[in-house]
Amino acid sequence: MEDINVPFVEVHYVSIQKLGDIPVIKGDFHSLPNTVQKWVAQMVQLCTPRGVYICDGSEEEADMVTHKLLERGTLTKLEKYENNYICWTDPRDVARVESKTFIVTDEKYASVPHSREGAKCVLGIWMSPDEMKKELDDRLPGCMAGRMLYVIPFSMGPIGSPLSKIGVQVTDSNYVLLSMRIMTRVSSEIWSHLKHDEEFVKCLHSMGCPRPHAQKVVNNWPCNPEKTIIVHFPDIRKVISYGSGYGGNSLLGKKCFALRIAGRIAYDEGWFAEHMLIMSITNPKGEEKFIAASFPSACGKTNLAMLMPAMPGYSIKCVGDDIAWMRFDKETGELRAINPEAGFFGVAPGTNMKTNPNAMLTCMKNSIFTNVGETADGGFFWEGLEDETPPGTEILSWTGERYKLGEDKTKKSSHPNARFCCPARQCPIIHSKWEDPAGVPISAIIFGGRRPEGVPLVIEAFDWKHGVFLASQLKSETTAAAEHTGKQVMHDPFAMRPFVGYNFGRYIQHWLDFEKDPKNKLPKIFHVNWFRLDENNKFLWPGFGDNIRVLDWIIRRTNGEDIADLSPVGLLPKKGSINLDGLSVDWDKLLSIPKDYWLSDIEETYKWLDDQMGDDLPQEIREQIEKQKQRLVEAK
Ligand code: TSX
Ligand code: MN
Repeated sequence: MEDINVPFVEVHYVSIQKLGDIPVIKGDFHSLPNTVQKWVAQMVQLCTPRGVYICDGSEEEADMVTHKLLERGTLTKLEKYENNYICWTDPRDVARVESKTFIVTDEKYASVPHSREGAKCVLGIWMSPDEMKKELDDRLPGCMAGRMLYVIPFSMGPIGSPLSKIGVQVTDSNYVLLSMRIMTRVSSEIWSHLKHDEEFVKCLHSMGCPRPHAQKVVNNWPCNPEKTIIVHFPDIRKVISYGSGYGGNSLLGKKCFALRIAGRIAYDEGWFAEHMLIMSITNPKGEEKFIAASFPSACGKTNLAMLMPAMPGYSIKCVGDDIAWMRFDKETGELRAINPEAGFFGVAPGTNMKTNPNAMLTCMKNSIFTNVGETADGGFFWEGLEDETPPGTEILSWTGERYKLGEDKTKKSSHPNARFCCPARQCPIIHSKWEDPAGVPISAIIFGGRRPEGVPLVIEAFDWKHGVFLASQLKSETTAAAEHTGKQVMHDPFAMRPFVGYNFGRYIQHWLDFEKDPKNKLPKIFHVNWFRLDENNKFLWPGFGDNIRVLDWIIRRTNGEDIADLSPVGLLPKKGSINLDGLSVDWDKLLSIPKDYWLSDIEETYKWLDDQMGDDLPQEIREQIEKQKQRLVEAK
């Protein structure tokens, strides 16, 4: 596919460097690698900003931009802490917009599977290059008029690691620049790693709000919700995002690059880019093991990544809370993982000193809070912090309403998808190897969902194929992070439904194919559910710190302990094999496999997978479904 065809612009020397007649106000354009110069010049000519600012990732740079945003009123300093800021968006720009997220390839089925006729594919949206060109031609020319274009060099993963990848984002949003500095490694060091015209992922972002403004800017948050579009070109490793400044729409290193584009690179190169946390568990004997775990939103993935174990003698360290890049070591066969990110961009409401003390401690400085409330004494506030905030505290909500805590229960301080954005290095339990260029060895892969009914606390897959099937049928009760509302159990295979940048059937096949290389030491695969309810809608499992009891069982299984029993749907813990000291838990209810539920669930799942992927659904998954059905039918 052709890149957007804009002629190369000569750089002229007057007193300062210029691209056409647009000045480079900071940085030495000529010191950039040639491929970067060429692409940036094209973007400048296309977007016509008032100036070009080449970022170096320094503190001074961040201070300058922060100042600008404070003056403009986009940011407010939170006086209670060191270098913490609050930001309120236009209320129309508060979440990822899946319906406006596209994958562009010449061939449709490189991007999306052959869904059955009449089924609406929810595994990605494809658009042809020609059609997309029209959409972009309608948006991009002049889209940065009157604004500064920031050139952000960043590394996903430790700078220089063989497992890392480099991106360059150009953006007209200084909020994005500040957030990218937290979430990725932004540094002028990046340029020297691109010396030999190496590949980098091209990320173009614009708020879609050129000056003079055509529309009123709400909350000093320029955006263009009517025209928002997030576009991936996996063939040419490129992302274009227009109209939104929020999270995954605008911090292009995260979902767009580290999952959708990297996922496609991983497919081509034989590794994994997954929506997984990475953590280590050390038992009282001092034995440490690493696990990766994948959950759809609203399951408390960040909470699990930073767990405070409720059993004495255990210790948890965090490597990452959202994304894992993993590959099997050619020599040892071990699965090694890195966290490509440098920060946490977590859902704030519900986070507190009980649910996640380590996240709270991580965001006490150098952090940005988006769409949370502010207390009169310059602190942050969100739903979930009531017990840690004195009643009567005056709160300014994200919509600008003032109220006193506890006086009017209908008042909400924060948007449900409000976020904290904080540097991972500040996490009290960040692992000493979290930036190890070699990654950490993964012993188990866990999938999980929010399943109120039928699904036991933990299931171990029989083998790799069965594990891939377990991941393919992942479902969870829905979330605030996406557009969907209301409680509904939705399919989210591999917790990757919104994040796969190519044909989902091929993605599943890619997973299955790792079994073919006998050198690969395949980790055991598990499914967990912290959210099963009893007949009175009470949680059967205490969750949070007590989840260590399940992790401990999982680790013991990776050591080959004989503590599992066969069931039709996988291996279950033998009664008594999970340490329940001090808990009152109804084991039989928590671990039961209601045959009728599972039989109807597997029919529904099969129909869904077949509708969604048609002939792209791997045969091995169909076989797994048939076998599981058979086991269920034959079970007592
Ligand atoms: O994050 C959660 N985890 C994982 C923690 C490491 N949450 C919060 C989910 C929203 C993001 C949970 N909620 C967990 C959990 O394990 N479990 C539950 C359900 C639950 C909620 C409250 C109680 C118990 C379970 N409270 C009492 O039992 C008193
Ligand atoms: Mn995520």
